[in-house]
Amino acid sequence: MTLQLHYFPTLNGHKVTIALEEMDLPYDIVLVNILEGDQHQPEFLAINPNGRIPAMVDPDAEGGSVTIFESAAILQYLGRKTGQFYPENERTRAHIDSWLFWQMAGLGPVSGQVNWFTRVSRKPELADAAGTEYALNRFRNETKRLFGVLERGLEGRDFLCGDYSIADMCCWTWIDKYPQNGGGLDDFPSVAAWHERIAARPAVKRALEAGVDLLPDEMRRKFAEARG
Ligand SMILES: N[C@@H](CCC(=O)N[C@@H](CS)C(=O)NCC(=O)O)C(=O)O
Repeated sequence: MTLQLHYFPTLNGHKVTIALEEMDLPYDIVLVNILEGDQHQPEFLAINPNGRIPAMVDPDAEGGSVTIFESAAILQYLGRKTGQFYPENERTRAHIDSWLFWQMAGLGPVSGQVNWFTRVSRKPELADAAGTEYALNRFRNETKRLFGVLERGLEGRDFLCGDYSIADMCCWTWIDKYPQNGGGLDDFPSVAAWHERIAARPAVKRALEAGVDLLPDEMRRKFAEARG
């Protein structure tokens, strides 16, 4: 049976569609419409108790069906399953894991807060909420610092850990959206070049379109506009 990806087309969801497309693995998408609360439904919580996409079920795993949640855990699983983009060599793997944890614990949560406070502060009823401006500045500054970390990691390199790997897939989707948070890549030339290099990959282009056809009409139109 095919892999089942429980998914909505977002930054964390795209990490996994990129991996699946790059690895040329067949998969079925089960749309979890997080804008309409599907992530809180008991049938999804049975798959991911954390109530967040993405989650994956591999019905054909050795010893029986396996369920995985947390995007980087899914990337590692797929890398181990296929032997692609996650070399067995311990030195490289330790390097890849470092960037995966960095993205999951740092870049993702921190720049996610920039997004949140940008949207919250745009709502008139919340615009003056105490702390919003302070929080936005704090998370924006930390996001910029993290971009500097990525810049150092990419200086003089095409990819984060030698060849293109799941570390690049994990970090890339969050860079892709950053300009929409009010920043840009002018101060980060190595990140900008790496961003373009990955954006040009056919598998990445396919991955960003995955599941869009399953969205309700109005939502699909908004997604198309947002991608430009
Ligand atoms: N650390 C998790 C984060 C997952 C996450 O935050 N997913 C978002 C979409 S990108 C979500 O499901 N949000 C729904 C909600 O906040 O209720 C991962 O990397 O898988």
